[in-house]
Amino acid sequence: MWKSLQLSQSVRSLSTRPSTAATLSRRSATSNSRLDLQAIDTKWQQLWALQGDTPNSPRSPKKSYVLPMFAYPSGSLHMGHLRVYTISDVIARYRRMQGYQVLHPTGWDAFGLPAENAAIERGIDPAVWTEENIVKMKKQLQSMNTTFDWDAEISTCSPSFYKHTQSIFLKLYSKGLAYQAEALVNYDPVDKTVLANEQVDSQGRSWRSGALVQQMKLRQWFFRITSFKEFLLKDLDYLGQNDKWPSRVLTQQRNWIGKSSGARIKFNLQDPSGLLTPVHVFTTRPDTIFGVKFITLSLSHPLVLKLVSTTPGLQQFLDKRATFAPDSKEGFELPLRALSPLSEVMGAPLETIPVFTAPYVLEGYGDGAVMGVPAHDSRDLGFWKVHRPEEAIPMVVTGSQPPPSLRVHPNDMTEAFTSPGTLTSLCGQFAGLSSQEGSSQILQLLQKTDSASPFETWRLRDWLVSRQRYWGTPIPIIHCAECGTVPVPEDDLPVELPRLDASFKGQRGNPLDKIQEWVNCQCPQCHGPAKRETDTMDTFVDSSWYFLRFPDPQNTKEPFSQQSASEMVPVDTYIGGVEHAILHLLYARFMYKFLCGEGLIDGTKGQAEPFQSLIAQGMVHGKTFSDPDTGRFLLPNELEETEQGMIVKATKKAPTLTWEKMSKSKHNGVDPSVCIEKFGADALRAHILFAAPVSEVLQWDEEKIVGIQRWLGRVWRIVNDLAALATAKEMDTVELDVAQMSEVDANAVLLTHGTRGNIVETFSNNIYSLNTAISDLIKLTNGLHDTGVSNLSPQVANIAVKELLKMMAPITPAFSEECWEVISSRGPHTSIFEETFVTPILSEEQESALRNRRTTMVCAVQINGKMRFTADIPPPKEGHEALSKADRETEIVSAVLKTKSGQSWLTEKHDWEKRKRVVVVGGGKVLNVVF
Ligand code: ANZ
Ligand code: ZN
Repeated sequence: MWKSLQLSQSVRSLSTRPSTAATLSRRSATSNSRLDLQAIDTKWQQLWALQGDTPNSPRSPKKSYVLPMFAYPSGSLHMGHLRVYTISDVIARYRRMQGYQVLHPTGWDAFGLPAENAAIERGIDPAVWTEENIVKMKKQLQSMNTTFDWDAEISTCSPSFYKHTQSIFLKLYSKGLAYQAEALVNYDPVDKTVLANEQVDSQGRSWRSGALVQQMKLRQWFFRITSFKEFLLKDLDYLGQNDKWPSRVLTQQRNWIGKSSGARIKFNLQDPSGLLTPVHVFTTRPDTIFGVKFITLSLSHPLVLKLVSTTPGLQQFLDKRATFAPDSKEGFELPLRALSPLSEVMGAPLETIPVFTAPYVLEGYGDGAVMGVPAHDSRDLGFWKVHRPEEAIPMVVTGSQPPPSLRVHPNDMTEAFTSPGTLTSLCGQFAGLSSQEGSSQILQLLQKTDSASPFETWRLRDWLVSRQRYWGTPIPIIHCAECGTVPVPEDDLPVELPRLDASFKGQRGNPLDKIQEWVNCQCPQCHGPAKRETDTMDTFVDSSWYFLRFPDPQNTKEPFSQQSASEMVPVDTYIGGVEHAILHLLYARFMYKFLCGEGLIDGTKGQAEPFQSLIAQGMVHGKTFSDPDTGRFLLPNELEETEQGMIVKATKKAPTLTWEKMSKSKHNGVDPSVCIEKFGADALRAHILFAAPVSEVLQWDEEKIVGIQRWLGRVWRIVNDLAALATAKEMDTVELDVAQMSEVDANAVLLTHGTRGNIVETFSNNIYSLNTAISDLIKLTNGLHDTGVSNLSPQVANIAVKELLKMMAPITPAFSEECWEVISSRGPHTSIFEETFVTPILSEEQESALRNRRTTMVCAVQINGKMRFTADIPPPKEGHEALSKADRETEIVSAVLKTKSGQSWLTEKHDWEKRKRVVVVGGGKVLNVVF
């Protein structure tokens, strides 16, 4: 509740410094005072802070959980943060004004590499580094005029949080869903450390030591996410209903899970001595089997590993693996030949084909082996062109226009024909069948000799959660020589990270391995000497469940209570960048489904999905200047503003301007704090929303903030004009008398009412077009400004201005509070956020009564494509009086011609008789004239 009449008054009388609350209130009480947005921010931030928790509707039965993705505490907010938090704050404030009990928390995704690197490089404790960054960033967040439930703030690196991350790990472990297995990792042989993929450069070298990275098998911890694959896939359909999630995110999730149906086909591989070894390949296209020209095995295929000792050059080839690009066409021909199963079943002549090992075949997918069909698969074609540039390629499937010849020279084939089609004459008895029918008949035939079976494969792998790093949640496992792997008992949680002191400066590898007093421990089962697991968890584990903690952040016993979970979760609206479209969301969905399955959360709510609606915001791009000759990105001080525009100082040439992702190397970053200081938080918030639809790229262009400032300035004048109308304030409770209303009043009421309808629709159902909400509000402001509040009846002026402020409040909270105070300065002080959006200004009957008695409407007249003037014209008659379309258009044109501006523009400045085209748009809202 807003509990602070006395509090806010005391703040006012307390502060005496210039531009703080006291001065401000006094100043704003006089009309036409200068608008100082920064001072308004300061004043209201102080008041809000004093007032404690955010103004929630008291115990409303309607709940809404609005959550922005939490931030990594790097030390400063970037523009992407500003965008995401503005959107979530607008939604949270609006829902509160709609009477919801809103939870709008945030916290810190606080584990991760940068803190650890800072520790090792500079000898700073990562915990201290992180805490300092959090303090800075929290201040920045507050300076954005946001309203967060700070009581619920969490940080994933605090033991009170990661205790529960560990208990969830143990729950997974006890169900066999957390397990250890060997996996390939990037190993730096100089630093003797495991590297994350991001730490290996494009040459396959370690970012730090420069050594060639080796792929090594190490025991790693996994979560068995694949056990949930069917649900994770199927429930995407639920998220697709009513656009709960954006379709592009759903597609990315689907592709990542990647279910494909096809067949496993057996090929016999023959070595020089004639010995046959069967190998299976997975294919989605059995219909192309007549076009197979080679077999390729992955670099770690068991057969390849077996051949290493007897095949000269193979080991050297495999050693280069870290240097191969993802689309590499490298390959090594093995001393083997493959026999197609077709020859067996069809008694065809025994033709053998070459066998390779190549990096383009993925290790863990299907059987780690492919049948190469150069005509119909792009990767196979690329590979073939390099390794058999002269050998003809058979076309076994064609579209409606078959090529002149079915055997094509590699040089003549620019692209593989990858779509399904009709099997060609090269396919024997199957010629003429469709791909689908061909696939199924070929499969049936091969099944007779056990050479193939229908097969389904999934791209999704189990989730590798262990990291050989210090700054993460310790995995709560103890290794005992007697008992094996022993979980840490619940009562001993958290397993706390030991503190890192300055002696770790410059150290290599995982610091945890070296802290003997931490590693050595007692086995919980046999009490003998044992060692702690020194791997920590991937930070994606922390973020896979953090949203369950906010409703119950002080719970020391459990991660969250069942009651808190059933009251607040699932999250109603989750907002974040599209860069998290895949992994974070997938892991959170998995974790939530697991916890539902354990009965800790009510899985019957919302299809056991954690985020009932997802708003994926676009990126923020910065204005980027580069040298037109060299393409080098330019620093601000290498540029100069001249009358002819921007030039490069050194060459006097115009720089190339592009919009790109903000980054240090492109010198195009913008510091949110500097912007807030310069323009005020509210102007910035409105600008961010106005500059682009939520899902699209926002091109950060400060010059455009002027438009927003002008808008707020206009609102400020209207508000002060209203405050000067002494009688306006007493009119709140009197009902509108539609029948007696003057024309200007009627127009103002209808405009306000219409805007309100649009705004409510956007805020409630269409957050993606928040940009249009701002333009609607600007239009309403301009309408009221042009009419002049003093030309309205005090009652209508009061209603219109108050409605405008209420609609603005979620977007420009401090500014709207200040305006609200100005117009209610003689009444008791109340917050604008105590107002609701519940009842519209006009009932339906009132609205139609007003519309019908309106005697004019406004028509915007465009001449040769340019808006020139507006004219008052008669509104359309309704019911039996309605004119035909043609008559109505004649009426509109003649009304426009009769106005003063009409005469001046259409008969004096132009010759009406020479008009080329006249078009009426929107029933008379616009008239287009072309001369
Ligand atoms: C022959 C073929 C012919 C294929 C053709 C495609 C087109 P999706 O749909 O993504 O599941 N493949 C199988 N295992 C692979 C592996 N371990 N690494 C790389 N590629 C592999 O892809 C299935 C297709 O990917 C399979 O179908 C196989 O190539 C290839 F005209 O087999 B196909
Ligand atoms: Zn033991």
